[in-house]
Amino acid sequence: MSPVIQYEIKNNIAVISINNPPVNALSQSVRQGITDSIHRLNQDPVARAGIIICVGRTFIAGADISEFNKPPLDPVLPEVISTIEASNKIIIAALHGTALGGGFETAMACHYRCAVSEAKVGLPEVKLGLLPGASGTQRLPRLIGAQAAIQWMVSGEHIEAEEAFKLGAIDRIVTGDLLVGALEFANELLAADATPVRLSEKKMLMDSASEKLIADYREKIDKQWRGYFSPQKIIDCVEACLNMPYDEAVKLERKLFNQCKASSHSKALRQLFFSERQVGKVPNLPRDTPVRELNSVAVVGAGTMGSAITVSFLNSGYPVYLIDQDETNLDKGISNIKKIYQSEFDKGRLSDEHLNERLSRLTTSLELSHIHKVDLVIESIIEDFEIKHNLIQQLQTIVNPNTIIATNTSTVDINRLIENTLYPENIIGMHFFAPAHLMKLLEIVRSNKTGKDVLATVTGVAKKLKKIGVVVNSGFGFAGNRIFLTYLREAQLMLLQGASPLEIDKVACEWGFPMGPFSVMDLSGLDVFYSIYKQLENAPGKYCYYPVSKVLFESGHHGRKTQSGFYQYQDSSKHENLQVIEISRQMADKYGIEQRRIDGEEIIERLIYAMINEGVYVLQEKIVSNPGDIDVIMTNGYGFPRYRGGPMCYADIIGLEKVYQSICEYDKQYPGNIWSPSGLIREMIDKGESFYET
Ligand code: 3H9
Repeated sequence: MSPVIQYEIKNNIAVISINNPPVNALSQSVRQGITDSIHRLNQDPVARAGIIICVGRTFIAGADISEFNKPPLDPVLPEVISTIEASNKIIIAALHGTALGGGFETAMACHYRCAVSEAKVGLPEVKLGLLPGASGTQRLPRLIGAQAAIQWMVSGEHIEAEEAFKLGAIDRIVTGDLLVGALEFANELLAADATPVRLSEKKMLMDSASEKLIADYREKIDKQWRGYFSPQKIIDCVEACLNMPYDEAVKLERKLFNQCKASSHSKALRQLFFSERQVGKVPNLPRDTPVRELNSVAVVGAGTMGSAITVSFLNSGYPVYLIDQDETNLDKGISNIKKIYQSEFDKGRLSDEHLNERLSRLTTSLELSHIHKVDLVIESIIEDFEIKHNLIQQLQTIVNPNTIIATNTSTVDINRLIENTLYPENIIGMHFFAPAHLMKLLEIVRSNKTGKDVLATVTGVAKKLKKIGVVVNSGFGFAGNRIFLTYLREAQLMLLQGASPLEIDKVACEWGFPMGPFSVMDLSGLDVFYSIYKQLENAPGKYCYYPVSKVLFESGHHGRKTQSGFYQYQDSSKHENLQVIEISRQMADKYGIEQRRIDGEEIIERLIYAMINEGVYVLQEKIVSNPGDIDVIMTNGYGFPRYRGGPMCYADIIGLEKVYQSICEYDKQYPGNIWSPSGLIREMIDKGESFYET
């Protein structure tokens, strides 16, 4: 018997327990162990029924994702599942934790299912660019009906056990000890002469209502999962479930699963899955690093960002002081916070009681001196080095010597901000993304002097805020903005070369970004970019690519907030701003740039390869510790399509040699070293390396 499986008889019932930490994933040894146990159960004269249960924090959380890049090893999961279902003796799945993907498919192959009420179930494969490939697409519609099954599979959501019970996906909710409850359930079934319920034997039927359901979902999915490969394949499988015999439909499911698994989309999403877990393990920051006590927080600066950061902390249970030395700004901030909560309330996501409780923890003031006792201060004022530096110096004379001071700067090098401060070890960057109460990403920026305990405390805060905290080293723009600015640079260079904002944005959106670069600049505000570009004025060769946005800003076109920027805005509609084309023409003349037609292929290649090249520099300069940090940042904070994995993963997919050759070509065409390739990429190619193991 496999060491990860235990077979034990309790009151004439075989208890098959799986112990494969951390999440009991279905690795080869687990699959083999389950198969052997089912055979043993069927030959065991003592055992009258079997229970599949798991040790540790959860029931099986799915197939072992790390095995998907390797050739499959026998027994493959669909075979294991058929073996379970074919058992002549009743098998019951006993669920706790999260029974997901192949885990829930295993449970559906069992003849009955019980669960504790805290358990969750689901088929989240879509989030990995896959479909449930061990007959889940065939069994779930038989269990809960086609409509609910499609909804579960295309949302990938985890469903509460009680909800699953109501739909018939779970037969019994157990209170108290799961194994005791499962044994009782087994005995009741045996006493009632219950027979194995085999879902594969249930007949399904395609009728006109199902046809409409399928057609509606196909349309819905096109919007919800724009660009993704696997969601439509899930619908194909459900369609097959309704109009094909089970065995044929399962074959189709297998074929489509293998297509999904081999797709670049799934490889990218699987890589991101592991990278998003890797970022929590910060190099040189042991898990037992002491943390500082953190009971209260202050946010200085009540602008859009400051007020949304305040909401984020209020939502996570902290008492928060919101400070602004300008009364009008403070009032606007308070009203912004109320607006955010009102909208949550209107959508039914927040009760009256919770709303009031959150607001009761908010204190506002015009005086910095009121925050002398707080444990963490986040400055969120104007993006100007001098003003931020002065504020940080002032704050350190007000607060305790061990208060953490975080700056929400998006570009300023923290190593410069700590100069001439009293306690540089207390200073750290917390770069939030707009809207700060909703966006998952938090770039945590450490300076050369940030204390380890400060870093450990802030990574803990990120978790409490339910954000993905990625620790990076400091430097202009850190990792995210530095990379994203090269994308915006290239967009603006192409504008000078004759492409319009509309053309460039369209190509970026078709490639998978939710918004094109010019729409992003208009949304964030050209004033924001003006202050960023000012910091680049001394960087030779770079500034000349931003003149259009400079002219627009200086003539009062600040983007959406002034109804005019790269586009004109009227009510909720957006139109081309013809002035932009004219300004671009004039600027191209001024800088001697020839205008021409640029095709979509060149547009997207330049936008993405510029990010890849900068990403390699960011790696080479050790701003981040591995490529996954960059990909997690760009997909969670900048709209880089998840199914393309982030710039570094995408470079692997295209092939480093090809990317490098194109970068060298652009380097020949454009002055100012903007395209000069990093040494690291050449070195990697020479060594036959890629960013990720394949
Ligand atoms: C599938 O089942 C396909 C089938 O339909 C068909 C097959 C033919 N594999 O997230 P955490 C690791 S596709 C391997 O930090 P949490 C994870 O990397 C699969 N490893 O914990 C981490 O490792 P480390 C469908 C896995 O408590 C550790 O476990 N299933 C897997 O926040 C802890 O993870 C899914 O998509 C796995 N399947 O959340 C579920 N899962 O400690 C994917 C986790 O070295 N998993 N690990 O960093 C999850 O959603 C969450 O991990 C879960 C726990 C909710 C289970």
